[in-house]
Amino acid sequence: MTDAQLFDRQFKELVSELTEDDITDPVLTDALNRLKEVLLYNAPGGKRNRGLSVIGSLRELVPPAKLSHDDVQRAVLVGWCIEMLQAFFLVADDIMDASLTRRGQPCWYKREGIGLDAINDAFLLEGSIYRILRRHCRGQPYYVHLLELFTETSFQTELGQALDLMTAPPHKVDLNRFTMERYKAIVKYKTAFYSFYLPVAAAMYMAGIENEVEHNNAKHILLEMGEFFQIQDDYLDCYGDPAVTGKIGTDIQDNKCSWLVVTALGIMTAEQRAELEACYGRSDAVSVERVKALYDTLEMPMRYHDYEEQSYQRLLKLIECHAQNLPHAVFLNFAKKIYKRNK
Ligand code: DMA
Ligand code: MG
Ligand code: MG
Ligand code: MG
Repeated sequence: MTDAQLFDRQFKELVSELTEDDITDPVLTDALNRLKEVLLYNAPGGKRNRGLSVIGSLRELVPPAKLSHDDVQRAVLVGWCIEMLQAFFLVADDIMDASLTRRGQPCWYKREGIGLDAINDAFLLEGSIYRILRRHCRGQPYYVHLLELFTETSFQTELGQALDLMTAPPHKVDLNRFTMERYKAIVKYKTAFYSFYLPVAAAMYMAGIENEVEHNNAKHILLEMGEFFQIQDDYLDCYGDPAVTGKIGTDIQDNKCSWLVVTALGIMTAEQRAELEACYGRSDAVSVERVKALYDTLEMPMRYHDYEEQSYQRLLKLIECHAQNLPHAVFLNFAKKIYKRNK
C-alpha cells in the first residue's frame, strides 16, 4: 500500500475516534454528529501535500528497519492533524475573504443553514487536533515538542492573517500600502510556517531531531518555499481555472495585498496607477475586469513564469547550502510537488 492510500484509509477511523470513542457522554450526541459532518465536509478533498509530507519526510529521516508500523501510523495521524489545522484556517479564511467555493464545492459557511455557525465549527476542527495528538502521541518523547509546534504555528498563522486582513481594509484602497516588504511579511506568517515548516519540523521531532541549528536550517529553506507557494496561490487566484483549483478568486474584490498587485505597481505608469486606484478592491464585475485587463497589459503571466523559474533555481541552491545534515530529498520531494502546479 502506498502512503497516500494509507493516509486516505486512516481518515474514517480518525473520524470515528473523534466522534464515537473519545467522548461518550450521551447528551453530546448531537454535537458529536455535527463535528462528524464538519470533519467529513472540510478535512478531505484537498491535495493533502502538507499531511502526506509528515510520513514522507519521516521516511527520509529514519531508515526503514527502524520505522515500526506504529511509527508510520502516528506519522499519518500527525499528517491528518495538519490537514485539520488547514481545514480550521480555511473555514474561517473563507468567511473573512467572502469566498464562494473551496475544493470544488460551496464554502462551508455558504451551505444552507450554516452561516456564521461555521465559526464554532472552525474551533471544533482546531480542538480535534489536540484530541488526536493526545490519544496517539501522549506517551512519545516528542509529545511536548509537537504540542508546542502546533500552538506556535497556529499563532504565527493567526498573526499572518491579521496582517493580511488589515492590509486589505474593505473599500479603502490605498495602493501605497502594497509594498513587497509588507507582502513578504504577510505570506511568511499566514502560509509558510504552517504549510512548509510545520510538516517537516513535526517529522524531525518524531525522528528525534531536536537540535535548534538543524531546525533553523530546515526553516530557512521551507519558508522560502512557502513564500513561493503563496505567490503561486496569488497568481492562480486571478489566472487559475476554478474547475482545476476548486476555488473562485476574490483577491481583487477583497483589496488584497497580492503578489500580482505588488509586482504590477512596481512597473506601471502613473496613468495605469490611476486606473488601478479607480477599480481595485471593488466587487462589481466591470471593475474586476478592468484590473485583469491591466494585469494582461503588463504581461503578468509572463512575469510570473519568469519568477517561477528563477525561484526554483534559487531554491535548489538554498538546499545545497542549508540542508547540510538533512537529506536533500526531504526538501526536493516537497519542491517537486509544488513547482509548476496549477491547483
Ligand atoms: C491563505 O490565504 C491563508 C490561510 C491561513 C488559509 P488565502 O486567503 O490566499 O487562501 P485561499 O486562496 O485558499 O483562500
Ligand atoms: Mg482566502
Ligand atoms: Mg485569506
Ligand atoms: Mg489565495
